[in-house]
Amino acid sequence: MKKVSVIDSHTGGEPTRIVIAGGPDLGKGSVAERLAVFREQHDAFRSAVVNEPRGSDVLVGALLVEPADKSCVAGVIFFNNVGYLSMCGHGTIGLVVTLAHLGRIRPGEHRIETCVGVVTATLHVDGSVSVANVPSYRKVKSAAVEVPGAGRVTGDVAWGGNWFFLVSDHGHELKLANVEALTDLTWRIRQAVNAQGFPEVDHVELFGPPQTAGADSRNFVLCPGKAYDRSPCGTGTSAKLACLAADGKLAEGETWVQESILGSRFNGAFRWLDRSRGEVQPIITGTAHVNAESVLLLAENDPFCWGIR
Ligand code: PYC
Repeated sequence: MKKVSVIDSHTGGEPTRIVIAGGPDLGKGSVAERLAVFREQHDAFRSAVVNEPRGSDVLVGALLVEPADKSCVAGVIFFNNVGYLSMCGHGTIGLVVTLAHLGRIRPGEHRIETCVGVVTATLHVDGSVSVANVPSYRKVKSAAVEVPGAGRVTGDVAWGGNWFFLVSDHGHELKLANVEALTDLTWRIRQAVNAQGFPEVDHVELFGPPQTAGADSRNFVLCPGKAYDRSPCGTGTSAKLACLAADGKLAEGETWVQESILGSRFNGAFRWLDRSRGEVQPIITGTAHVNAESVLLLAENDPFCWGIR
């Protein structure tokens, strides 16, 4: 029987399960190179960790790996119920809080190697975490797609560590009671966006007015495996910041308070990296809480050892 040690946390309600021991040997190389080995040779392990019966569609997994860049405190590969995430903002905040829980880091700046580059996370003395994310930008402004049952929907295509289609004009109230309808709508939007010129987009983000004092906006984010993000989505907020910067709607260094469908919050800000290319570095601040330390048991005679896929 194989034993896998994990630590669970949540960031604004969105769970992260971090594998700290017992993961597959992915050889040497950068985190991006190890991701290729993970995907090709150990995909069943991904499913075993996050899918039912040990996990659920909502769970985001993270495999700790040795960083190739020795200035980094850790390397990490994020994954979910259907595959792999290039970057994950809520997961990085969860990772930093988990490393602090393990006594491996103290407040201060820590570099983390991801599949799409190094991010710098600052653990503050109050326990909150700021993540200086990978360069983010808007690829297309106001792309129009025909969505069956919803008509013409217009949104921006932007990169914030993952690819997003960001929609403000959708006519739906962003509240928990509407989650089923929002999931159905965003799933149809995603299929239309993929079919109509943007196959890379795997997250859809709806925006609406905030419901709590001091916030700038509320969002609903559909993740690649059809679960919705309980947090405001770190990479989604990064994509939003890139769009706000490109439109001149938020100044460098100004704070944008992004509220999730649950009402949990991230503070976002950006600094310009290259104005001519619309490239910004987003900084996302949030909090996470460790809520379980456990050992997963993988027994070959268990018919659902590798998860329900
Ligand atoms: O926080 O970046 C994020 C994220 C992506 C998918 C779920 N959460």
